[in-house]
Amino acid sequence: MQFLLILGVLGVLAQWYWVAGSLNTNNDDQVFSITPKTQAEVDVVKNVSSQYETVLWSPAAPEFIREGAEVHLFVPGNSSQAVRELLRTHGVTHAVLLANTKELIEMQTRNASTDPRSGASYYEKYHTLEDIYHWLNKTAMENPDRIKVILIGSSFEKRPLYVVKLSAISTTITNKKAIWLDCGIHAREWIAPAFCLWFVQYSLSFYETNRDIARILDNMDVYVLPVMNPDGYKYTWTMDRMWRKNRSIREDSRCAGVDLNRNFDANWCTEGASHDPCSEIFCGEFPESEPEASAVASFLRRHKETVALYVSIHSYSQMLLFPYSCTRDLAENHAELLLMAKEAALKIKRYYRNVYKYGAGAETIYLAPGGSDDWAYKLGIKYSFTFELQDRGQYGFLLPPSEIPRACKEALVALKTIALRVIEKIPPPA
Ligand code: 0X9
Ligand code: ZN
Repeated sequence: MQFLLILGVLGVLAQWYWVAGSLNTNNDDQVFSITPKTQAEVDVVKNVSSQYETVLWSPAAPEFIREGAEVHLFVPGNSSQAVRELLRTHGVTHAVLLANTKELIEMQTRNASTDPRSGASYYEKYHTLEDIYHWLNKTAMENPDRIKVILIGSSFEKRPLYVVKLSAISTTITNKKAIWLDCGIHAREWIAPAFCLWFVQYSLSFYETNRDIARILDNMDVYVLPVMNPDGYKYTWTMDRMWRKNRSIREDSRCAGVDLNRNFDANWCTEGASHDPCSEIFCGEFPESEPEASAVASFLRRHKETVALYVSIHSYSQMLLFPYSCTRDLAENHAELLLMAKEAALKIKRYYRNVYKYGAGAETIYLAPGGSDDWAYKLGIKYSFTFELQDRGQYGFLLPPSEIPRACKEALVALKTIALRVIEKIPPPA
């Protein structure tokens, strides 16, 4: 009995140690900025990022590292010396982008219950998955005439995938089009779910007073999936803040997770994705092999006549992207999409003095097949975008909560601008 008790205590301690340790709450963890100047330097950085216990923040995988392009590399304290040494031996210079990751993670995970003095609103904080499910329930109960919650499937670990359907109160309209908005495909991009919550709250609060949001909701319903990758998101709160993929496991590999944004059927697993389960851009076993991607794809297939605008929210790098990312070919309505993205970027610049790049994914960021935006486009949703929210690397995924409002306002103005343009192009509801 005593033995069992000791074993139990040890188990709890081990779990605590694991959580504290692997959440990267180490004081010595840093993020390096490295700009390789030659192909030889590119190879060194690729080597460092794949051989040492580091996490690539940007670009998403070593394959995308190029001469002259800045690399952001998370380096845990215990690999720091070896990484520095190797870079120095090969004459590769680096700057420390972030030296206080522990503090930043603490800032991000501090919430109302642990920090009662904070004056910030619910929407100016990051929330755990459980909190978000609770919010969803509460918001739906408080707004029964404007919100419907739809269960579209479940994750690999059997967590529900809930979509919020936002509508204007009037119900006589029959042929209303819709917007699809998903957040949090990638687990560590916490600003994304924060935006989905912000958007729902904004729409509910300002329908009566804001002309743009009224025009949008009068013409279109909005389907919002606040956390597309709940298992991954949960994992970033409990185990590894830097996790990107979902949490599916396979018998034939020690590595977990599929990159959900490489799992859609759009030139699936061609250049820019990987068949290696240990890669950050692992495409999975076959298109839609993952329940999260399959749930979204099935829902959109069922609603493809109504969904006129698809938007997926990611971070970081401040970009407004549109198809294609899976090929260098231009989309059939490239000019139209470019104009919409340009107008949205200009509005962000005018209102918030912040620069967002815009363009087709393949040329603006990198070739990346199997993405949800390209797949939605190929399904027939001709207005399809991926927004990469703040910032451009100052904090990266560890964007402090104090920056949430501005990041969300920027995304909101971009979304409103594009949605209003789409409304001009579609037949009005009858
Ligand atoms: O690589 C991605 O999936 C996205 N960038 S991120 O840094 N958030 O991972 C870009 C997605 C662009 N669209 C497609 N690749 N389809
Ligand atoms: Zn992403």
